Amino acid sequence: PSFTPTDPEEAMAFLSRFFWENPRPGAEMRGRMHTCAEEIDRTGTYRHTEEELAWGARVAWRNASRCIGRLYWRSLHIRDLRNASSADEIAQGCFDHLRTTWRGGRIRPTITVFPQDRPDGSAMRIWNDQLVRYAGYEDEAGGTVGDRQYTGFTRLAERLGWAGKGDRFDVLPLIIETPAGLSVHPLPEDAVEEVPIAHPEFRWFAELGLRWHAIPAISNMRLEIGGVSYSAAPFNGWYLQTEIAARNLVDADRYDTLPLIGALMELDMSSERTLWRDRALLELNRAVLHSFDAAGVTMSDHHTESRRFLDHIAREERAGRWCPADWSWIVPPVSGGLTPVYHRYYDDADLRPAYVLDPDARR
Ligand code: HEM
Ligand code: NRG
Repeated sequence: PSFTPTDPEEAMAFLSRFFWENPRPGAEMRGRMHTCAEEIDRTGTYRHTEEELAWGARVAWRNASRCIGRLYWRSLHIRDLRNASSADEIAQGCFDHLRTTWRGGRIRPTITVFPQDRPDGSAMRIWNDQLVRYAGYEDEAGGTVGDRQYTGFTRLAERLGWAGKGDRFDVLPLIIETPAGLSVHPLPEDAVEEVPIAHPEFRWFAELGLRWHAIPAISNMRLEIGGVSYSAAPFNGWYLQTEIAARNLVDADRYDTLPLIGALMELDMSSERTLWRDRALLELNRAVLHSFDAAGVTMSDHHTESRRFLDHIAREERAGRWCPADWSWIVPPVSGGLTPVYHRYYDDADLRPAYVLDPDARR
């Protein structure tokens, strides 16, 4: 096994930035840098203090140039589970993450940090891209039941011994990698909150049986702070309705529901120029917002979140920083031109600390 120690230069760059933004007496900073360099020399890596970890996780969010929700970066709640030592403890930590972020529907942005990767290359990893996702099953006719994006992951879970019900919204189990191997961990029911989708006017809409999970908790991005990687560090905020109502339930390679909704709305679907897709899409967006509101679950909309994002940029500039952003991810997938984020450009950069999606991360 190859031994790759933490790069001391990255560690020092992180610490000087940490002390720049969190001023302390100079002696404290010099002392910390000294012990950190010594620890890397001796062990190949170093352990962040709780404060460094919390600030690193928050700034990694601040640096996430694809995220429109960054106004709240300072309020990220940190759960330090760096001492977890088995797949069961990690699974339990993930279940508790979902329970504590929920707060009866007033979702609180939260990250759980599991043990850092070791210089010998071993790491704890969660193979799911999010803690809560739905299975996809292919039938013989070439159709799919469930989420088409997860047919491969579903087959993997089945090979590892999991059996789903075969329904449209079966919650997938966690697949966790530790030095001991891969293991499968079904989510307990009380850890998974979902919202059934109904429409404020169309009575038939609820009968479509659509639903979505309340919490988007990304679990396959590596948190990188000062040369240290945390491969298992699931985080969540809340949903923007377009993520569900313009992508997950809509994309042809996901739930592909617009033809169904269009037919039930009795739209003229004979030509694209009738804009039947756009009309069905709009009603689905109304339905998702209405349903989350009725269930008392935090959810944003693209008008509000766009305005907040521009507030965030202005705030960052007042703090003497600039805010990296990726236009193609920031602009919402519906009514882009109606939102202020559309009408300008952004500079982008790959700053550290960061949430990084490695090329070999699994779906
Ligand atoms: C991406 C919204 C919280 C980190 C996104 C996207 C949206 C969004 C709409 C684009 C997703 C897509 O198009 O698939 C929000 C909202 C939040 C929130 C409304 C509410 C608080 C957070 C938190 C973190 C975070 C707490 C990390 C601590 C990221 C990252 C991406 C992202 C890393 C890029 C994901 C990727 O590359 O696939 N966010 N976010 N966000 N967000 Fe946020
Ligand atoms: N589009 C994905 C979720 C990506 C991240 N979005 C957030 N993140 N809102 C989906 O599941 O639809 N967050 O941390 O709140």
